[in-house]
Formats: sequence, structure tokens, C-alpha cells
Amino acid sequence: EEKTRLSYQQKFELAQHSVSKKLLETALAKESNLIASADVTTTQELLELADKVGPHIIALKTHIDIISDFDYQNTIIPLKEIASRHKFLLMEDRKFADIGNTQELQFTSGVFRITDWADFVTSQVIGGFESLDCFKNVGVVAIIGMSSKGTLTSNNYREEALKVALSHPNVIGGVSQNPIPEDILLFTPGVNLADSGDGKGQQYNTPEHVFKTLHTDFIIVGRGIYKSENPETAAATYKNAGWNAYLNSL
Ligand code: 5BU
Repeated sequence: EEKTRLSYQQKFELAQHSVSKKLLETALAKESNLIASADVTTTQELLELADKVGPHIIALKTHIDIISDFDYQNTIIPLKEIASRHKFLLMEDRKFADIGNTQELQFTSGVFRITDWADFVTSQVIGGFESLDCFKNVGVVAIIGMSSKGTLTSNNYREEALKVALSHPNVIGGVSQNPIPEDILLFTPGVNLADSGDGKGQQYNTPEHVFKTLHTDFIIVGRGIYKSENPETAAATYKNAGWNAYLNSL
């Protein structure tokens, strides 16, 4: 007997955090559950990709520390403009993993000043409940389980990580390859329509699979989009595949 899931509309009505509301509202308005991962290494590539895929995504996920020519004025200011024009959120995949005080410094200082532009960030919960207190003005997506072969996120680890995530008011969701309680949003990377792996430990599933078996909320697609010959049509393809898979899972 297959269990049904809550719809985005139902989750929107239940959501407590402003960033969860914004994400769900955007998903409903754009009929998309797609987050594009912009794992490119120059400002020009980042901005071009953001502009091309912008109409199809609800958020752009960055690893801002891989941008070789990062410059707040030339990288972040135009990125924010593109995000507001196409109405998507900015998700910085920083995966914080330290004590609260250090995470606070990494979040607010340095050249990236993540606190000034990211709508939400990823964080490990390995530092415990209080390590997440510093992310007051953004949503936190907690890393519960990883997609790579041999990951140490065992059943027991995930169970303990979930306890932290579910109890912390800054947490809006979790990244996982397993189902999680519907109280928080589920983000699933390791999604690709063409490949089953990358030869470096990454493991891929299809949108259909992750909606059906995990009842995920949002799919995260990197190389399937930015490495494709035409990132704009690839984004449209993943958007439609994700939305249809969601509808089929209701
Ligand atoms: P890909 O090109 O679609 O494989 O990129 C996946 C992205 O998601 C990449 O930026 C990773 O850092 C990120 N990711 C992941 O692949 N698997 C995980 O478990 C986590 C993050 Br957590």
C-alpha cells in the first residue's frame, strides 16, 4: 500500500518559516521543483547559466568558493539582479561543519559574506543543535544523508541528524537520499536522466524515482544541466520531468 504525500499547497499552508513559504510559493507559481546546481568556476559562466535556466528553476545552488574571479560587486550584485528578475532563490551549498562561533564567522565574513545574499544555506549538523543558531536570517537545509558511494551517513547517523534538524527553528529542510518526515522539506541531489554515476563516487537516480520512492520536494541537478549542450532546454526538460514526477506521486 503506497502512502500518499502532502502537496506543495498543503505544505505551504503548514509552513512556519518564511523561506519555506517562499520556496513553495515559487514552486506553485512556476510549476517547478527544480534547483539547478551551478558548479561552474567563473563569474561569466555563473551569470550566463543563471540567466538561461532562470525561468525554469525555483532556486540556483552555488558553491561560491569555486568561482576563481569572485568579486562581490561583479559576481553577487548581478547574480541577485538575475535572481529577482527570474524569481528564483539563492541556495549556497556551503555545508558548514564547525562549532557555532566559527560557522558564524564563515557565514558573515571573508570575501563571500554569505549572510548578505543567500536565501538559504546547507549545513552539516555534526556540530550539534547550537551550531545552527547563527543562521538566523536564512533557512538552513541540513545534510542528513549523502548521495556518494561509501558515505558515512548511516541509518544511525541520519536518525540522529534528523533529531537535530527537526527540532531547530532555523531548519527548513534536509538533503537526503532517504525519506524524511514531512515537517521539513526534502532536497535530493544525485539526479540525472542520462547517467548512473560520474566515476568519482556520485550516484544518480531519475526524477521519477526520487519522487516515487522518497517523496522528495526538490530535485537538485548539476551536470545534467550545466554540462549539457543547451542548458536552457536541459533545464526545461528537468523541470517538466520533475513536475510530472511530483504530480504522479500525489
Ligand atoms: P551533479 O553534477 O548533478 O552530480 O551535482 C550535484 C550537486 O549536489 C553538487 O554541487 C554536489 O556538491 C551536491 N551534492 C551531491 O551531489 N550529493 C550530496 O549528497 C550532497 C550535495 Br549533500
